[in-house]
Amino acid sequence: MRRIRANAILILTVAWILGTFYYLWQDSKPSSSSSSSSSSSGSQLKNHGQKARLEERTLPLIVTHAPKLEQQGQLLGQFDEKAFLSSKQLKTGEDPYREHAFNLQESDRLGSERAIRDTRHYRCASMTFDPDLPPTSIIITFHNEARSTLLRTIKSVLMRSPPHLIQEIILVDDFSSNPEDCRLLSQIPKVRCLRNERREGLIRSRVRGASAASASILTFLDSHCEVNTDWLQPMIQRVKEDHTRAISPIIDVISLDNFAYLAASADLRGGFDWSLHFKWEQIPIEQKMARNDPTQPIRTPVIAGGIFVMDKGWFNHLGQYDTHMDIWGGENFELSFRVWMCGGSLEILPCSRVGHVFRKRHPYDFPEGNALTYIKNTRRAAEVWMDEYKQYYYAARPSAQGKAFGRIPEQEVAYSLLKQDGLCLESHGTDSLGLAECKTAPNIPGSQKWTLIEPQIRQHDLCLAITAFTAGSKVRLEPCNIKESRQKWKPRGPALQHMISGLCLDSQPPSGPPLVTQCRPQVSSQSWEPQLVT
Ligand code: UD2
Ligand code: MN
Repeated sequence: MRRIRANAILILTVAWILGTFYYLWQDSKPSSSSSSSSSSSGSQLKNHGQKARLEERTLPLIVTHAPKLEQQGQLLGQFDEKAFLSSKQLKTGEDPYREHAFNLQESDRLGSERAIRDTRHYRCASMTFDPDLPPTSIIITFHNEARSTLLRTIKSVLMRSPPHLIQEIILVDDFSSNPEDCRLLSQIPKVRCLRNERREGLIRSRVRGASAASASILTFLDSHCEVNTDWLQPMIQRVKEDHTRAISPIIDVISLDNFAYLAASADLRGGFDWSLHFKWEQIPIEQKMARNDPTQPIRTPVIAGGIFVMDKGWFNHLGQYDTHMDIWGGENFELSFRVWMCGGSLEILPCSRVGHVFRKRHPYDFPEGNALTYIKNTRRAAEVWMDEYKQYYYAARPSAQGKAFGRIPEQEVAYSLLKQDGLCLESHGTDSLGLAECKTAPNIPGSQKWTLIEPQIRQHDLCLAITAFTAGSKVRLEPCNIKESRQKWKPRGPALQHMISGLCLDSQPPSGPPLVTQCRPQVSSQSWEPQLVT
């Protein structure tokens, strides 16, 4: 009886040891039918040791999105991934950060696909979407992107999106040194590549990609991203419901050092300072308190710029991007301003997550210099869209004054003559104003053209201002400043009344310059009749 029990224990022990060995062997062997990519992700698991593997086992959601091996062929078609990735390897001793400002060695070692943690709030997993969501064209522009990061971006899209929602992936190669990247990647089904004949910068490249898109929804991505579980459906759903929305995901962080995929905070929105420098800001506390559903969109003043979904018709309606902006920077404000000012909205969707490698420096050159290019682009955004608020931009970035920013379309402003008894208010320099014979179109001089944008009475960038708050004070022109109370006027019947002092613009005495005097109804020297001129 004792022997039988001892034998049983021995057999069980041996079985347990054999079982453990078999399990470990299974775990570390490269799959016999594997393609190059899965064997490289196999080696990645080994290199990352026990911790990474455990994490992957405890998060089943993530592995479900790796395609079965037999699907690999369909996913990549004729494309030879192994040859693509192995042709340009880092040489020993070479600085892995030099070329791309991230650790290329780590990126290459990861392989083209890997499991990543589903970083969404758990309630996102139970969201439902319309079964008839429209497909999208994915637009990825790149300039000398590392092959491993670019391919991972493309493959993550193909692997983690419902196939029927991906109409095509349009790559725009912004004149990278090696034209082969573009040619080879076009062998992947659904991928098209357009190569610029000269360096255009990301703004014109995106416009080129968007114009070539055949789907009614556009999705923009940087060339070093990894999209996460169900990233696409929530964004398309929001645009389908209202085509004037521009939707961004939460942008998770892919470490530039070890390529770890890290969840970003869900309490942030886009912001900027007056120098037009983008920054993430906390959602205001009252909004945060009011959020009882973590799956709800977060309204944002501006988007970070690289990753968003937008209706193509709406993008075109807004005039796309400002194509006179070069290389990098500023286009995210400009597009956001367009969206808001034309009655649309911008949102960040917490249930959509996309990882991005944030870098500390630009790995590429700026033909006109980094600083000058950023000033040019942001100055254009300020000049075109910010009206008198542009003065805060110049105050925050004094070096922008006088720097070239190219031509901008003449703004459509309504000009008026300010008529009194057949004469017109006219300026002769800033300190001298008076009444003069009204000129007629097309010979109306700028000195008789006024724009009445309450509360200001403007001539170009100069504003009509009182010199003191007492009756009898002179008026003159000075640089417009929206905060300056001496420049604030409002119409009062036919008169123009200074808001704070309550005094009215008066042409008496006719020989001298206009003054402000106590308002008196129906006095002809206080009656100003605006007459629109074109
Ligand atoms: C952020 C945006 C980026 C863009 C930029 C402001 C995210 C995640 N990224 O900077 O998309 O809005 O702010 O302009 O929100 N590229 C070209 N041609 C060039 C230069 C860059 O095609 O001449 C490509 C580049 O390969 C990359 C993309 O444009 O795919 C964005 O460039 P980045 O990654 O250097 O910009 P990033 O993420 O610092
Ligand atoms: Mn980027």
